[in-house]
Formats: sequence, structure tokens, C-alpha cells
Amino acid sequence: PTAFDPPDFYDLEALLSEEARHVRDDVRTVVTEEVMPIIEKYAQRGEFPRHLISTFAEHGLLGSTLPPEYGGEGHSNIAYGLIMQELERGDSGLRSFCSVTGALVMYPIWQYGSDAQRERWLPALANGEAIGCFGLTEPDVGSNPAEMKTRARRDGDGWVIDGHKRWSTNATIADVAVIWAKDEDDTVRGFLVETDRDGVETPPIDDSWSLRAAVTSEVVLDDVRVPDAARLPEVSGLKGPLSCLTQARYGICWGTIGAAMACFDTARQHAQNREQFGGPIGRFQLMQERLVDMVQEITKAQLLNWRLGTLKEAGTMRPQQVSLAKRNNCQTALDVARSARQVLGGNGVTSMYPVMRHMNNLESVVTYEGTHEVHTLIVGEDVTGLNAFT
Ligand code: TGC
Ligand code: FAD
Repeated sequence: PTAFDPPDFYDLEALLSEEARHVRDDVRTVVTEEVMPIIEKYAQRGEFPRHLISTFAEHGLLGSTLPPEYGGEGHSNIAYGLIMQELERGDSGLRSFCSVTGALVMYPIWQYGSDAQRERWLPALANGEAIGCFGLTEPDVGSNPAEMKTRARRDGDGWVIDGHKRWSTNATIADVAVIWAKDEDDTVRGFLVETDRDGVETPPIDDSWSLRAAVTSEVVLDDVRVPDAARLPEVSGLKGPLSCLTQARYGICWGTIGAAMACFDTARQHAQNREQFGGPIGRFQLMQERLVDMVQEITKAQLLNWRLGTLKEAGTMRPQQVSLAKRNNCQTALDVARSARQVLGGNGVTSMYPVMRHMNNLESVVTYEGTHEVHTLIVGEDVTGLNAFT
């Protein structure tokens, strides 16, 4: 395949600031030069390309919206979204690594941590010296985290945490886990648990067909003792973890469209170059319809992202607006990937093209950070005033 030629049917480029374009171009180059040549092999092997962490750190991709004194770059929310878009153009697993680090680990430390916690963890996470993970989901508790079973009980001037988290991105390679647990009053609290503490195990989940170039794990907490200084002091209740999810979901809205853009571009190039029945397959109306459906849905999703970004920048974005875009853009990206795979014919099921890898990855992305159904019901409640969960 030739160079990536991103679809921009409605000239969204014209809406981007200099800063956003500059950041986007930098990540695009990193992905083209350092991710694309290696990613298929890593995904085939089921291995996370760990050497890229220092590259991500050098290019300021970890926690980039935070202020520089804590290792961030002070980037705008649109620039941040474009970082996620370009990373996921490479692979959803690499975007996951960066969004978990920024939105699910650095954000709660920044927002709810003590000064000591911020100083200890944020610069180290931003420069890739420390790796973090986020433990909310459990083996029996996914869509409804209010039912979490993980417990934190007071023990002298510290806490003892018992529980089992599952599906924790990065956990096997993490130095610190943001663990959400209920205290003796059933109040949800967040803890920064170093993974080398006695009683912590982080075995990988290594039988997945999806996100094969990422690390996903269990976190088993067996009588883990932590000091009270490990507790995030500025938050209690479910809004702690749920507010982090809003940050991560925002990045996913952008990221998924990066994967969709890669799939569309691959399919378009193939349709222009592959010849059957005496000419390029792109001349067939049925192939053109696929490509037009793809570019139409990508364009709508790009517009959603841009508007969501401007709302976030203005400080008026509501979680329900993120849910609508997460729901739409994950489904759009999956539909585009599946249709692009058809355009590629037989070779489309191999790693000669990135499309089937994206398609398999997106099966996780449509599920994590709230499933399609969960986001349907969040928006459903917003438009009807009626709660379907309870
Ligand atoms: P509910 O009563 O609605 O809310 C409890 C409190 O939280 C507040 N809140 C939010 N705040 C910020 N952002 C949001 N998205 C929020 N949603 C709710 C809410 O205002 C309330 O605050 P307060 O002050 O009144 O106490 O809670 P509920 O138990 O009824 O929740 C309903 C539901 C189903 C929407 C929620 O549980 C949910 O979103 N479930 C989905 C679970 C989920 O998405 N898990 C993701 C785990 S992490 C992950 O997947 C990482 S993947 C890797 C990657 O990101 O790359
Ligand atoms: P369930 O909640 O059991 O849902 C199963 C099905 O039931 C789904 O189709 C769901 O939509 C449907 N359903 C549930 N409730 C309703 C309802 N009220 N109405 C209609 N349908 C409903 N979690 C973390 O905490 N940290 C991480 O870093 C993390 N990383 C992940 C990485 C990967 C690769 C994956 C796959 C998951 C990750 N997760 C993580 C977990 C993820 O957030 C959960 O898988 C997700 O929230 C769904 O929970 P569940 O898998 O238990 O499914």
C-alpha cells in the first residue's frame, strides 16, 4: 500500500488550529515510521511493542492535556483527540495504552490525588518511567460497577484491600494500579496500589483474538495493605471512576475514527488498483457504494468529534454527549472495518492489510468503556428522563 491518504470530505482541516495540526502531524509521522512497519508482527505474536513507550513519552503523548509542571504538554482537547485518532490509525491497543495512562491513571491522580501523589506519579507516568492501570471491572461486575465486590477496610492508620479485578489494560506491566473498592460504609474509594506490594498478582489474559498488541490482565488483591496516603483523598463515590471514564471515552470517540480512516484508505486504494473483469474493481457500482457509505459515516463521526472537542474545550461537554459519540463512532468504525475487509477479498483476512486487525480490535473497543447497549441507555435516559437500568 502507498502512503496514508486520510479522508477529509468536509475539509475539517480548515477548522483545526496550528497547534492541533502540528501535534497531529507529529503523531502521524511517528505512527507511519515506527508503528506501521512492526505492528502486524507484534499483533500476530500477541506481544505489546513495549519499546514504543519511550517514543510516546518523547512525543508528549502520555497525559498531554496536563500542565507541563506535571509532565504534560498543556494540549487542547482537540489536539488530544487527534493524538488518539492517529494512534488508533496504527492500532487500538497502542491508543489504549496511551488513553489508560492519560485518562484513567494520570487524570484521577491529577484531579483527586494529594500533592504528594501528584509529584510522585505524574511526571514518572508522563515520561514512561512508570506504567499505570485502572481496576474497575471485576469477573462478575462489568456494566454495573455499583455492584463491585472489591473491599477496602480500615486497619490502624492504613487499609487492607481484598478483591479481584479483571480486564485491566496494562496491569501485568504496570507499576501502579488505580483500584476502586468499597469501604465498610459501602462508599467507593480509589487507591493507588503499587503492584509489587505483597498480595498483588497481575496475570495476563493471553487468549484474546482482539487487541493482541496490548496487555490485558487480571488484578488479584489478597489482603493488600496500603497506607492511608495511597487513598485518593479528593473523591468518594461512583462518580470517581465514572468521571475518569468520561475522559477515556472522549479519546475513544476520536481513536475509533482513526481506525476507520485507515480501513477506508486501505479499501479505497485496493479498489483503485485491483483489477477484475478487465479493469479496477473500484469502477463497480457495488464497490463504490461501500466506499461512499464508509466516507459518509466517517465524515459524520469526524464532525461529531470536532464538535465534542469544542464543547470539552469550552467546559460544557456533558457525559451523555460523550456517550452518543462513543456509541456512534465505535459502531461506525466496526461497520467500516467489516465493509473494507470485504473490498479486500481473500487477502483481506491476512496481515497483508491492517483491516482485519482493526476489525478484531474494535470488538473490544465497542465493549469496553461502556458497551453499545450501556451508551444507548445513557442517552435513552437523557432524551426520555426515564432510567432503564433499574
Ligand atoms: P449514577 O447514579 O448514574 O451515577 C453515580 C454518580 O456518578 C456521576 N456520573 C458521572 N460522572 C462523570 N462522568 C460520567 N460518565 C458519569 N456517570 C455518572 C453521577 O452524576 C453520580 O454523581 P453523584 O454526585 O450524584 O453521586 O450511577 P449508576 O450506578 O446508575 O451508573 C450507571 C451506568 C450504567 C451508566 C454506569 O455504571 C456505567 O457507565 N457503566 C459502564 C461501566 C464501564 O464503562 N466500565 C468501563 C471500565 S474501564 C475500561 O473499560 C477501560 S478500557 C481501556 C481503554 O479505555 O482504552
Ligand atoms: P457485561 O456487563 O456482563 O455485559 C454483557 C452483555 O450484556 C453486553 O452486551 C452488555 O451490553 C449487555 N448488558 C448489560 N447490562 C445491560 C442492560 N442494562 N441492558 C441491556 N444490555 C445490557 N475494565 C477496567 O476496569 N479497566 C480496564 O483497563 C479495562 N480494559 C479492558 C480491555 C479489554 C480488551 C476489554 C475487553 C475490557 C476491558 N475492561 C476494562 C472491561 C470493560 O469495561 C467491560 O468488559 C465492559 O464494561 C463490559 O462489562 P462485561 O464484560 O462484564 O459485560
